[in-house]
Amino acid sequence: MVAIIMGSDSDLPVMQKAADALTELEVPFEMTIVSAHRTPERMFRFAQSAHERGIRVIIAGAGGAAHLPGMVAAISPLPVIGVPVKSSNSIDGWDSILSILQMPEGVPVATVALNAARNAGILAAQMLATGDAALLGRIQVYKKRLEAAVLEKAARMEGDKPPRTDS
Ligand code: RP5
Repeated sequence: MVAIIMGSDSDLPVMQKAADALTELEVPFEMTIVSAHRTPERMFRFAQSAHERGIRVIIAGAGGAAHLPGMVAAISPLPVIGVPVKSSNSIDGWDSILSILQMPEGVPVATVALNAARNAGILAAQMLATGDAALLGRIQVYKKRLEAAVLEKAARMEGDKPPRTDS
């Protein structure tokens, strides 16, 4: 249902986090390397046919001159979530962020924060959940767990405070 693609195997340590989020939310996905610069024809074929294979959302990660998400969005009718990767050829990450974020009107890429592949996985699941009540329920449970984790940390922090002396 989701395709996770990345420009290089060197992006995998970051992009694996998208796969982990989808696994936790029980969303089927495929994952592979598609390089806009090194395998342009493969990129074209992938983007032209992904929707015909049952893919409904594409997560695309790339670093440096990160053209993969935007080019896939130019070709495919599917929603594309872009993950800017701070790669070895990236100056400081801004190059990847701006390459993916600053798309022209008419060709959106939903860009997450630098290296934020986990958020890309969650966002893809949320898109699919708009038409899937069971998945929507799993996302609600996930959000409740996030809330419980923060409340537990808050309680621990408050418990660690020295007693107030001003009253
Ligand atoms: C980008 O160049 C890739 O997405 C990767 O982030 C970066 C470096 O690729 P390698 O030289 O490590 O293959 O196209």
